[in-house]
Parts: sequence; structure tokens; C-alpha cells
Amino acid sequence: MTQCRWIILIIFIVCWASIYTGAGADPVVEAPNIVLIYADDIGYGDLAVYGGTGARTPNSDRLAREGIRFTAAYASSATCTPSRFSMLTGQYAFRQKGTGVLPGDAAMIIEPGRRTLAQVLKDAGYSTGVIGKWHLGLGDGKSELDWNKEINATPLDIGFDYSFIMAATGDRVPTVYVENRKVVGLDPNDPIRVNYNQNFAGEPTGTTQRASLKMDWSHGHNDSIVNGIGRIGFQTGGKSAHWIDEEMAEVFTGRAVRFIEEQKNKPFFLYFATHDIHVPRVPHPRFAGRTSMGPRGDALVQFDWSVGEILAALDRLKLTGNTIVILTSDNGPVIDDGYRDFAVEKLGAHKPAGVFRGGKYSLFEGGTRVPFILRWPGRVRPGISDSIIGQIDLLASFASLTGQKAIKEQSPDSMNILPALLDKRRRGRTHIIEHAGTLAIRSQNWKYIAPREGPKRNVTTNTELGADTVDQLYDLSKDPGEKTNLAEKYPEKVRELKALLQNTANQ
Ligand code: NG6
Ligand code: CA
Repeated sequence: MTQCRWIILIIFIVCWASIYTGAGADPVVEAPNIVLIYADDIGYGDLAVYGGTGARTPNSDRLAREGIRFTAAYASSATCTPSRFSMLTGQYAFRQKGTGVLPGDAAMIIEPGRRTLAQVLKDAGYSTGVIGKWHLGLGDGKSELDWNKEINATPLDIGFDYSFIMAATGDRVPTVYVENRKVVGLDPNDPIRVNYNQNFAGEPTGTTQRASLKMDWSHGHNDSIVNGIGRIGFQTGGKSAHWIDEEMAEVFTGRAVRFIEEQKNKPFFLYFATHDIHVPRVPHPRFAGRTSMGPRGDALVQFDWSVGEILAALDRLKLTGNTIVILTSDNGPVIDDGYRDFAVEKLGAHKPAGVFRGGKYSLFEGGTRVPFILRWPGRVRPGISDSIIGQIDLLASFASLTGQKAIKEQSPDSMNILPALLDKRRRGRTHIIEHAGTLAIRSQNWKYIAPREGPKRNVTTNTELGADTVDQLYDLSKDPGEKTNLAEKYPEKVRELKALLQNTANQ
């Protein structure tokens, strides 16, 4: 009887220990600082270290030299909002309604209290900060958001200790910075108001005052004018708070460096989401003309400058050895995304998506295959990895690293791929879903795109969307450019991947 009790007790302890550590996970708990540099619209082939020829990016190249450069890393979606939603929550965005590209006055789409990547790290004792582009909505949505008052649902409610953000995008109103719960620099005598349906009386627009614009628009972007640039959405007032596009990289980078300086004595997680190289591309004059590609190339150089400032701050504060730095992007590249900035005319031989087809908005690899570099000096041996990894996996992987548990119901799609993130010889995923309106799946070397109706190209950006009314199957090992549809040749493979996609999507 007593012996039986002992056996039960031992079984209980073993079970408890394996659940607690996460079976198969690395049980060693560590707390390196984590800096996640999240670029906007930088394509797989844009950085020099990924084969880009149009702009020098020495700081990103340095990071790659000192870390692992991944060649099969994926953003979850081919646009910003769903990619960021997935990365922060660990849940594919297609599982939650209302996670498409958001207007600037949208309510926050991650409900307060949800256990995000930031919350996981906060629970592990990290100081957590987000600086840069947000685009996941603000306010609880119960009443119309008043930008002149404290905002009741912000990054502070989903795990961030500090937040300095733009609400949506550089091309959407409100064109102001929001620090924690308040718009920065607002004059109470000049309240700011935002409306996405109609203009405010007497306010000029990109249509009525088109000749006055310092950068013309090619599609959309013809509502309110701020700093000589037409935006999406209408805005009035709040003049003292308006950002100056040319200074934005400096402002965000400066805040990021300050955050690092202030947190240097405790573990910190910094989500540094640059505006570069999203439209409107209006880099500081000192970057203007640095490439022959016009503002898109110059914005790349400016992005790389920001990376350099972060790396220099870590060096200066002697934090380099104890800090994981990740550089990646929210979706693939786009050339003309709505402003006449000559990106198409001046592209030259530069290939923003590298060998891949499509770009932002696309189900082809160019939409979601993104640069991804991870550096952790001393711990991670530099090199190149072709393991499949997803940004969506950061949550479970960093939970494992820091001795936290991911909540399966809240983060069902995040996998612990920590071994593959830290070692170029280890494998991460066998398959991953790609999302751009509808779904595709990459499994080993194969790519299957589910059929759908609709245009093959985005008419405004001229991107190939990957849409077709028939099944598409590509062998990425031989045909990374997705040129030869093998669906008819390998019907078995199509059936297998279709089932895998459906099962994963419906689970
Ligand atoms: C599109 C905008 C584009 C960009 C995109 C979101 C037009 C015509 N196009 O609707 O310029 O803002 O939304 O980009 O308005 S993202 O990177 O934030 O997803
Ligand atoms: Ca984007």
C-alpha cells in the first residue's frame, strides 16, 4: 500500500515537472534583453545582405554577419495589421474577424488583458516597451475615441509598460504621436478631431488643393493634407501635435535608444516598429538622394541608420552580449503604394522581393517571406538557416526561453521553435500558413495556394496577388519564383496539402 502511494507520488511529480517545464522544451530559464526591430514593407530582397543592390545597408549586414540570417522566415500575413496581430497574440489573424488593415480611428483589436508576447515577457520580469508603428487600434470601442482625452485601451493594457506610437500608419490620420494614453504636444485650445467618413468644414484636401502638395498621390491618399502630404482620413485641429514626416525616424529611434538606456539594469523587451519604409516615404533631407532609387531607396538607408543607432546604443551600454536582436518585416515589398515618389521609375535592377514572386498583398512568397535576422553574441553561432520559422512563433519560443507558459487557447498557432531560432542546424516548423485575404500553405518544399475568385493583380499597386480559380502547387526548392504550377502533375500532393491547410485552419 505504502509502496503504491510512493509510485503514485513519483508519477505525479514527473508529470508536474514535465508540464511545468513544457515537455521537450529547453528547461533552462534565461533573461537576455530582447530587441525586436520590426520594419514596415521591407521585402525579402531589399537589404544588401539578402541580395539587394539598390541601397547600402551596412548595419543590417553587420547584424547578419554576427547572427543567423534566416531564408525561410514568414510574416503571418501580407499586410500590416494581421501580421502584427498574429505576432503579438500567437493566433493567426484569419481566426479573428476585423483584423484586416485598420483605419486610424479603429478600436483596439487585441482585447485588454490578453496574454500577448509583451505580457508573457512582462510576467517573466521584463520591462516592456513599444515604440513606432502600432496599427492595431486604440480605445475600447464602447464610445467614439476622443483624442484629446486619456485613451482607455492602449498597448499598456496588453502587456507593455511603455508605449510611444503612431496610431495606425504614416499615411493615415491622426498624424500625431501617442505616448502611453495621451497624444503628445496637444494644445488644449486647438483640439484634434478625426473622421474617416467626411471632411471637416473648410479643411483642404488632396483633391481640392492637389497642386499645393509636396508629394502627389497616385491612388487614395487624397483626404486631409498634413505637412504638404495628402492622407487617408480627415482631421482637423491639433496643429501643435502634428508630426513632421522628415523627423519621424529620428523621433522613434531616439525614444528607442532612451528606452534602452533607462532599462539597462533589468531585462527589457523593446518592440521597435519603424515607420520606414512604408508610404509616405519622406526621409530626412540628409538621406534624400543617398540612393538612385528615390525616396523608397533613401528610406531603406534611413531604416538602416535606425538599426545602426540601436546597435551602437547596445555597444555603448555594454549590453550587446546579453541582448537578442531580431530584425524582420511585417510583409513583403510594394513599389507604388499610393504616392508619386518615383519608386517604379527608379527601381532599376533592384529586386525588392528577391527571387520571389508577388509582394505586399500577395499569396505568392513575396507577400510573406521576409528578412529575419537573429543575433545573440556568445550564445548563437552566426550563419545561415533555411529552417521554416514564423514570426507567430516568437511568443511560444520566448515563453520557453524565459520559463513562462503560453496559453494554448489564446495563442493556438504559436510554436516553440526556440532551438531553431538559436541554432542554424536545428529545424523549426514543417509547415506554416500564409495569408492574404485567402490562405496558402508552405509545407517542407511545397507550396499550395487555395483557389479563389477575383483579380490576379492589385490594380493600384500592380502586385501579382497569387489568386487563381484553380489549385496552385509549386516546388519551392526548384521553383522559388512560383512559375510552374504542378497541381495537375501531382494531384496526390494537392490533396495532402489541401487537407493539411483545412485541418490547420479549422483546428
Ligand atoms: C492601403 C493603402 C496603402 C497602405 C496599406 C496599408 C490606399 C490606396 N492604399 O489601403 O497605401 O496604407 O493600405 O499598409 O489607400 S500596411 O503596411 O499598413 O498594411
Ligand atoms: Ca506593412
